Amino acid sequence: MSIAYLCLGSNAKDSFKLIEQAMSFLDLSEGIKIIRSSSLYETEPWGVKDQNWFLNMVAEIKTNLSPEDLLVKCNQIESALGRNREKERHWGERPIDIDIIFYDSVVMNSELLTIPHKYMHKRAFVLVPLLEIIPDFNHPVFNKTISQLYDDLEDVEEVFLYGARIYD
Ligand code: PH2
Ligand code: MG
Ligand code: MG
Repeated sequence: MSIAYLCLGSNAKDSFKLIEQAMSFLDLSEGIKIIRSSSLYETEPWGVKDQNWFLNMVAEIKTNLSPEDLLVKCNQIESALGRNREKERHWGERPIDIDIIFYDSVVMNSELLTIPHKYMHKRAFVLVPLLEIIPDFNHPVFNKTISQLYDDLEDVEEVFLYGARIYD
């Protein structure tokens, strides 16, 4: 069994419902069990500014899926919730996004998948929810904890607490 951290995000009108649905789909998936989640945060768009604010959260899961199979599962759930990658702009609006941030302390970089997530250390919308649950987790590439990465952030987009944890 491995422990992985996923970041969920949505900036559709019904973002809360979409994130709740994505969490249920994840929990019902074979080979995935949700352990706990962060609170929900309302976050300023990072990367592409002219779009609605997002809701974001992080989930800790236990899984016996490989990183590649976990990615396939996340992509299937995104599609089931109406995501169409061909229609969206890079870093633009999306009904649901499920990104693998960490998978144990695995470091990998394939055409399909980079773990830890390539931009997580630059994103307050990922670091703030992670701070809540794993402040001392060590980033295996930078050899810094989540707290240290948060302190190192340069451009900090706004992140506000929006709601309580969906899973506890
Ligand atoms: N996702 C992106 C690009 N920008 N900004 C926020 N605040 N939250 C996101 O989840 C997000 C983003 C690409 O996946
Ligand atoms: Mg993604
Ligand atoms: Mg993403």
